[in-house]
Amino acid sequence: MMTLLNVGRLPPPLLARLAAHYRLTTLNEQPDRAAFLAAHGADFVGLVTSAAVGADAALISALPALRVISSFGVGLDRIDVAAAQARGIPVGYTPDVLNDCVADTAFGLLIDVARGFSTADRFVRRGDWLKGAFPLGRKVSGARLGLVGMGRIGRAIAQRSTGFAMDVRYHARRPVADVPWPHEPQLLELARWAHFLVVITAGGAGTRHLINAAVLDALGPEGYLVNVARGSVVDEAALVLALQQRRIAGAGLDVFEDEPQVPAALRALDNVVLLPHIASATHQTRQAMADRVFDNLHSFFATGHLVSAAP
Ligand code: 8YV
Repeated sequence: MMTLLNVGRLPPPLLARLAAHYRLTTLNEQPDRAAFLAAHGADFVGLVTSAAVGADAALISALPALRVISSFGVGLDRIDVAAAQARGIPVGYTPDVLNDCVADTAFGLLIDVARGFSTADRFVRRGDWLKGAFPLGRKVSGARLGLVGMGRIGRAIAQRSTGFAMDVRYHARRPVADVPWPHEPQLLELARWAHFLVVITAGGAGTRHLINAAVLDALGPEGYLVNVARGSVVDEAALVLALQQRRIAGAGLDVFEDEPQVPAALRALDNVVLLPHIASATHQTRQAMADRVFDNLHSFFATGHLVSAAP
């Protein structure tokens, strides 16, 4: 039986399935993680993790017999893929299967913040409807949608927007081949043009605080920000200020810089919709992600190849 070390936050049915096929150890169950790794690190050929936990260079080097990593999630920003690949260790992840749910969530947040559904729900519950009408919202259909990022999920969001007759443009470092939507090389120009700026780019050092005060000011007092990527892509302190000062109209956020910490200043605002990082969190999609984590390992040990390998 192959030996697996689990460091991630994984659905219990996936853990049970892994435990039925492999000799599975969960690092968090060890009283002293460092001592356990020093004594037993060389025992493991597979590492299982999740996007939020990842695997840094120190963990990878503590596992000298490691042959494969399988991660639950599409984000690779917390995995030192370069350190793994330098040792010839492929990294499996779960792209594609979550595109639809993340794109659905982006649209849910967009419509919610524009029309004020979550705020309106609180308004009704408080009994405020008895005192007067709810303020008007911003029309979504026909509006201008700026996408920051045009990967698999960006495309799924853009495709949905056609049903809302929206005008779509995107910013990415390079134009993406085979997409019908215009590329905008300047992020500031995209923000100036857009009514809704939706962030769906990879996290990590390369995109840290890409959405800064200047971008938010370009989006302007009639513009809305939606983030379903990583909290690190948005300068959260600058966003809080822009929202407080009404320099942008509102924001819909599924991700934050220091999850699960959401700044009190953000929680106090009514022009934001706040979700606890649930974009992929449906029974169907989480099952498909769990299956891919398992299938990546199964395929690697059977054929030497992953179903979905990180580039
Ligand atoms: C999950 C995600 O919440 O796939 C990702 O990168 O951020 C989400 O789908 C995450 O994988 C759970 O760790």
